[in-house]
Amino acid sequence: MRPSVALESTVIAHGLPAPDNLQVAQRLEQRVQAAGAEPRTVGLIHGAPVVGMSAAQVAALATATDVAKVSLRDLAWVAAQQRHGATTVAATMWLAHRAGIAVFATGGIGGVHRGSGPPGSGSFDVSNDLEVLAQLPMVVVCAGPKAILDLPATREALETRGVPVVGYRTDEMPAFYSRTSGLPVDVRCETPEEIATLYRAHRSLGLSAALLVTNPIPEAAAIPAAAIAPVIEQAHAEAQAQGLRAAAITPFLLKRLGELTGARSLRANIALLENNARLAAEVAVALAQP
Ligand code: PSU
Ligand code: MN
Repeated sequence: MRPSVALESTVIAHGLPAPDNLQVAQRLEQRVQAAGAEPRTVGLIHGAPVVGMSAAQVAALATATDVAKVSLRDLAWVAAQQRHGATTVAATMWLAHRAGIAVFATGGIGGVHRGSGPPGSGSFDVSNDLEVLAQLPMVVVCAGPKAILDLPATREALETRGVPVVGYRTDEMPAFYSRTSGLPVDVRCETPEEIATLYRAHRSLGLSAALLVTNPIPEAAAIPAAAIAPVIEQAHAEAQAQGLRAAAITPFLLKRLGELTGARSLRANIALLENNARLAAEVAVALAQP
């Protein structure tokens, strides 16, 4: 079997504006292919889970207006109601793992939201992504947790769940738009082959968590943390003023960041997605070597 790379679809349907979203989805598949692996974009079409959507199916998720955002808790009802669904990191991992795929590329993982207090405080918002990263032994390539999150808490939560954080050519966990966060990675790897060796060791020990590979955004597209921080503050204030909760928060914040930065954040998001698709494909190819 040719090495495969799973790609998520929430970023297509809910994370990026049309018409860029469809172009990006197609370009991510091309990046994977160019690096020698098979792209498998994951989503639900009329309720049927598809691991490796056709061009027409990807286009349907990018353009339909009634696409559900599907995390694990949503898989069953979207399937039962035969709806179209775009899968988050969590649900993409679930479906890809069941299909026997080991490597997955995304933009930024979900994590602990800012202002999220302990259970009972009235503001508990921790992404399902973290729970699934703890459960399924895949290689997940991202550019760090999304910058809109509480990064120190997210870093801590990954440690609690036994998810090794790998820095690709970096000692610091990248922070999505920015290449640095001030937070450490657990181990640094210089090559896709080194990541493959690490993953083999992880698997042979019977560990059940994912290996989270954090790949810093390309220098040319990066936005310094200091430049993006006030914009994130403002978007958060607006989300709070509108009373947004739970699953609606991430798409709203990403959309407002795009509007407030004059598309700079959109360009950054696209650059890091492509960068991750390529690295994931290289890791999949390395894993396929005997
Ligand atoms: N990163 C992006 N764009 C996105 C997401 C991540 O650049 O749209 C999506 C991913 O699908 C991730 C989801 O799994 O946001 C997390 O949402 P929540 O915080 O509601 O779990
Ligand atoms: Mn969330």
